[in-house]
Amino acid sequence: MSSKKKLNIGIVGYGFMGRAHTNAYRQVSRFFDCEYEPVLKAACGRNEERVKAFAENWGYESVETDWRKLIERDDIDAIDIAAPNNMHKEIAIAAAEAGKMILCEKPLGMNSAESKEMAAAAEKAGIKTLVWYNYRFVPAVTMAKQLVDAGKLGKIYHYRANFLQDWTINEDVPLGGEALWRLDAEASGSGVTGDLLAHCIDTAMWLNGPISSVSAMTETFVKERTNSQTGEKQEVKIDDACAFLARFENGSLAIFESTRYARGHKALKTFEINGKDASISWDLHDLHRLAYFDNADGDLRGWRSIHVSEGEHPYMDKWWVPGLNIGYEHSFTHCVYGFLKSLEAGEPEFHPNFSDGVKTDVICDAVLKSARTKSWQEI
Ligand code: SOE
Repeated sequence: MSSKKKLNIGIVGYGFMGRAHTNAYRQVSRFFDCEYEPVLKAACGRNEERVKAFAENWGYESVETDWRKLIERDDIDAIDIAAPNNMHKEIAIAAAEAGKMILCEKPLGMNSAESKEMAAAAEKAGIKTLVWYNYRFVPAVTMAKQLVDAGKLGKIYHYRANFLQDWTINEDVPLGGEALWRLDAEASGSGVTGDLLAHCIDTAMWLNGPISSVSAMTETFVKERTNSQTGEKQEVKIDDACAFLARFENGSLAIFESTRYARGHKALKTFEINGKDASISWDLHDLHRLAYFDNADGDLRGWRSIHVSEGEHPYMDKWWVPGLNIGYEHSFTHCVYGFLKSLEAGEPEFHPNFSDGVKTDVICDAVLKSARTKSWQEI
């Protein structure tokens, strides 16, 4: 048994995100040096058979079928919320009141009013929080942040971001239930805005500072779908697609687009930043590469494609040998590593935390309001 300090995790939810978070907990202390080690104490889900199978597969010590019981347990230090969006608030507030740390899947709330309540409860309880905006922790994205912070780009003029998918084009895709709750506004709060643009907004504000105004349009292309639970036809109330213009406080202009109707694109998250001196560009389908153009390169200037896989690149000295790629799941491991290090250092806050989650949800709300009212929204 290792002599590390234990961080006992109780997770609510065993779907895609339950697996992604758990994989990170399992990997982090094996690859990174941390004083703390996550311990998979308990997994919680409503379906006993499913949650038992999940717990057994991933190595959780016990199961619960009621999240309230999980929160009451003295042997749990941190609650991981990997349940649908409409459960985040209630679980988070109860966990905060019980003095547990919280690691919550994005978006933080169904809307910014909910997220603000969650952040207030966490602040009152003085607990440490994390929101799983995992893409910040892709090494090439972290490297982009280092280049921006080092002033390599000079004054920034433009920011461009997309998150494109195509999995809901078929009108027969039902709504509600596992994974498909994302199509049900009652469970998700919104469509691509809260699910996909939230990622783009978090990355954008991390790299380029606060957004000051937005002007958006949204569309729901398929108006009715069959509810997978009831078998009934139901009106679709989420945004299937959303595009918006934005201004940043630093004076730069932005354009964001997200949809689940971009035939051929499965999860194409991108960003490009154009500065006076240099530009950078990145996309999730080629996540280990960072494109960089530096005007100071004289007659050798051109777009470089940096393979972010060497020891001096963020996080990469902890994995394999130079040139060997890592993937999507590692971003979650890096995220929880940052959390554990900040715990170890006794830092009051980790980022992205609940207050960062609120900032993103405020922009999402403004985007949806702008689309509804066909007007610019000041933040
Ligand atoms: C939706 O398809 C989804 O799984 C999001 O919920 C995730 O946050 C995103 O990273 C990938 O796409």
